[in-house]
Amino acid sequence: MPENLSPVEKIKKESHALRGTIAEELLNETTGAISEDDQAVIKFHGMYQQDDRDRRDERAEKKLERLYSFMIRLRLPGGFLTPQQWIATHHIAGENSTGVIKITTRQTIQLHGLIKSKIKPTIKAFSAAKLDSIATCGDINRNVICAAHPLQSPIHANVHQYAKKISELLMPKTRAYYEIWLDEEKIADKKDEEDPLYQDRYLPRKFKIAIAIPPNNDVDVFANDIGLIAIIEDNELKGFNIAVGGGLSATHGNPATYPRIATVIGFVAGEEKIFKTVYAIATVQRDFGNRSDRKLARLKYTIDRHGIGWFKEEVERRIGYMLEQPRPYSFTERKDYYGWQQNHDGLWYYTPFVENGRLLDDENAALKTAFLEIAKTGKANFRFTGNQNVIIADIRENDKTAIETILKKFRVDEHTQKASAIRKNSMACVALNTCPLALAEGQRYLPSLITKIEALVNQYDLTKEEIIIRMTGCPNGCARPYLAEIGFVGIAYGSYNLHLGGSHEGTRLNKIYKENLDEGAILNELNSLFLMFSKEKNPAETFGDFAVRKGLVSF
Ligand code: SRM
Ligand code: SF4
Repeated sequence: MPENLSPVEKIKKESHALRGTIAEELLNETTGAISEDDQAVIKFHGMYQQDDRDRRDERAEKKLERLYSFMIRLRLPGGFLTPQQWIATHHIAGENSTGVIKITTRQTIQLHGLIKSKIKPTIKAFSAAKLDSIATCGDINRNVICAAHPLQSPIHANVHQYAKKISELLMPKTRAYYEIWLDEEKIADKKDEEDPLYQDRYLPRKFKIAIAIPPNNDVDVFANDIGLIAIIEDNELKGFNIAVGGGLSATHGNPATYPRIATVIGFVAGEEKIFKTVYAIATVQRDFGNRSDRKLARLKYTIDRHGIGWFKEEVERRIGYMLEQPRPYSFTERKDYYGWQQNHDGLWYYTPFVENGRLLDDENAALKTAFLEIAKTGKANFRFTGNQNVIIADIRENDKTAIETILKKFRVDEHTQKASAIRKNSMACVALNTCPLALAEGQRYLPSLITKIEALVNQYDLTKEEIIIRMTGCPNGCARPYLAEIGFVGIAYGSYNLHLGGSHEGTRLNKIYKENLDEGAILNELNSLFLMFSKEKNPAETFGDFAVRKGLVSF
């Protein structure tokens, strides 16, 4: 192995098809942690080792090791749970984790705070509910996300199938997950788990795929390594435009890193060709991605290093045909449809507001209890969105009143109606206290900042404006702040860079407007900006477009 490969490359290669020494580490009761190498391997099984950062000092003073626990992330292509799976998840969360069900920005859920001895029971319980966490983290294809709302098209279900099938196409072949967590017998013939796609080195870095159905870009399709844009003509799915090389992370002080939106390289029709193209793109990244510097390993850098023309040709060479010219499409929105909606089949959908995806019972509403009660009726499915929400879905006309009664009883309806437009369009990443990379607060802080921003919005009569605000506790971009109209990116505790100028539809990245702002400075800036916006905006002009027209940030 060449010397300059990153240490993670060696760990993957020597992991015995992602087994590492996890099984042995689980038995080690002297520590709540696992070895460093296994921390890299366990990611491929959908888990991260974390510790409670709020308690680091207190533990250090007492000379105790950090308070270690694990976060687990489910694989839910297209973000779908049956009522039975919801009930199971509710109980697993309560028994094994902090109890909070966290809906992520990629249409799935995470549970935090699992102590080492609880991991196996958790995975077994999920497995009994036909759920798993395989490949939701690590250098591999992650949860494939898909436009959430069945209202978007009468052929939504058809498009959704692609998310499921692509997820299966790009699954690793190793049986390690089943052996370690589900006590499957050790595989005798290594040939059975030969993996032509991932081999023994997997991808150089994480790999993400999203499917959008225009005109709604609710999945932020351009933030993905592969973005598939459904082309629907005459009520028929004709195929997909293929966009490549999206990715949002940047590292403070490292100019070689940058957010990039995906480039549309062509159109593909027909299931077989679509899968072949997606697979080939993953193999080009496998073979040409940077395996020395993980900061420069995502597909966006591979493409920019070699050129988009080269990349397209290399993909075409591998698939054996030319991609067609991209077909016309138009994104006009990027949102969840809150409240009740009915689809073309007469089925009903209710989207409650779940602030930053944190599902729990609090003084505003008993969301978690309400959803359990709804699941117990067996009359609704659960569909997650890429905006950290869940849709209570597929409800028949006759069952609507029963669901409505539960939503009212637990104040979910009131909570959703009361939330302002600006709050409903806001999103923050997890950040503290679990994320080891957080430099500043995310989901624990944004709600209170939004309350202060609401006061400004009211003052300038902008309450109907659906300005997209997003915050992250570091520049990795987990709540996609670089695609927000107002983005806050944490740089130190209590301090954020303010980004402006992202388009409302998620087709244009924003730029840094001011750096290193504390809360007072943020509110001062927004006060001036909202005053200007209220006086000088054109009719129907969005805040992001206004910021660009006024030259607040330059491109
Ligand atoms: Fe993320 C790492 C949380 C979506 C870019 N992300 C992390 C970790 C696992 C921290 C770590 O490596 O130890 C965070 C765990 C926090 C915690 O305690 O739960 C974390 N990311 C999240 C979630 C839960 C944010 C949320 O509040 O919803 C999202 C889970 C999505 C999922 O279900 O799979 C999440 N992360 C994203 C997105 C948005 C997206 O994919 O649409 C991005 C930006 C898009 C992209 O990938 O370019 C994103 N996360 C990152 C990065 C930077 C990757 C890079 O290219 O450098 C890291 C750090 C890393 O990988 O080294 C990261
Ligand atoms: Fe953690 Fe940074 Fe991602 Fe927020 S953006 S969850 S702080 S890695």
